[in-house]
Amino acid sequence: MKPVSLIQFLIEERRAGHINAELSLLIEVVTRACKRIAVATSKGALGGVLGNAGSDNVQGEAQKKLDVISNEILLEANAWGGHLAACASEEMEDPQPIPDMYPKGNHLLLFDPLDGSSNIDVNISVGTIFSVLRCPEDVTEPKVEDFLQPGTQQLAAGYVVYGPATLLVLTFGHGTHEFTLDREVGSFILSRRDIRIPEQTAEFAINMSNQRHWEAPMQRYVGELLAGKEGPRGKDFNMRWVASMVADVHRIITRGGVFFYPLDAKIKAKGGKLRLMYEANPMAFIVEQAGGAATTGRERIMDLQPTGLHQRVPVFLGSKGEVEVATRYHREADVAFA
Ligand code: FBP
Repeated sequence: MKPVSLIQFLIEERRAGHINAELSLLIEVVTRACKRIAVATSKGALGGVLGNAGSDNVQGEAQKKLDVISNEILLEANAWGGHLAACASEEMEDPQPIPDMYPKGNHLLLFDPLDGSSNIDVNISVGTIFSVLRCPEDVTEPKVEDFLQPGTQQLAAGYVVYGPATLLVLTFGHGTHEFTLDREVGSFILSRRDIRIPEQTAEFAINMSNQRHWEAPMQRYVGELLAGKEGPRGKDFNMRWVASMVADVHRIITRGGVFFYPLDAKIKAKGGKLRLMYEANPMAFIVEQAGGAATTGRERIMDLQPTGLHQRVPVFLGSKGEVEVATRYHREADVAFA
């Protein structure tokens, strides 16, 4: 089979009427920037890019040098690209306008420039997550409220995982597709089209060290998984936790599984750990387009009306069967204790 490059794939999507020229060019700009991030992350200590940057981000988290470098690479590439009205990042409090000297476009871009950055110094896979929205009509200087659109309004979502191979996973709402970076040619090549996540799975991902803080329905659900075939679920379950959402989600996209970052007593006041606009929404779009499901434990993530740029939510995503069971346990508990 003749290899299909990302550029060819984008042209096919345009001919199919799934995307317009501007969105196609925006994805080219974003993925080209991710190739530069792949080079930066692969340098490790030789590039002097490991360790803390000595500054905190808007969430009060210590920034890694590569958080800052990745953020700058994406900002710079998208500033002159001409396809954006503005962008927003995990690393910046407010939306970043496009400098007046550059042409503006009709799209809004949100991104987590380097997800899983707590793993960068120990050479475990990290990634970039992005989401694209339409800029509301007649808005030339987008404000925060222009970004606060439900996940169902996303025009595109994707992530790039910087691991042994550099992989791009992308959706425009017409299936989810994977591309592998051919480092010799410098192009992303289609490696899996129309990915399907198995509905059933025997593999779950959660940070077990938070167990004592979980809500009762989460305790029940995980307790039953751990009880295995002698327990009410009648089968054994295996556990994995990379602590890089991109890597955990990519495993699920590849062989099925279910991922949880539930609400717990420690993070209740914040509403969760993971961010809705540039982690949960894009991953939910990608997973749903691959036949999986994504909820907060109570609601479909992509139906949520956002209230803040850096809003956090609980995340349950992956194989539909297990997301439905865990969500049902939470809804039943809410009814029982209402
Ligand atoms: P950032 O690294 O972008 O802040 O993302 C948060 C994250 O690292 C996710 O990638 C991962 O799923 C989770 O936090 C890990 O949490 P924990 O440290 O509790 O295991």
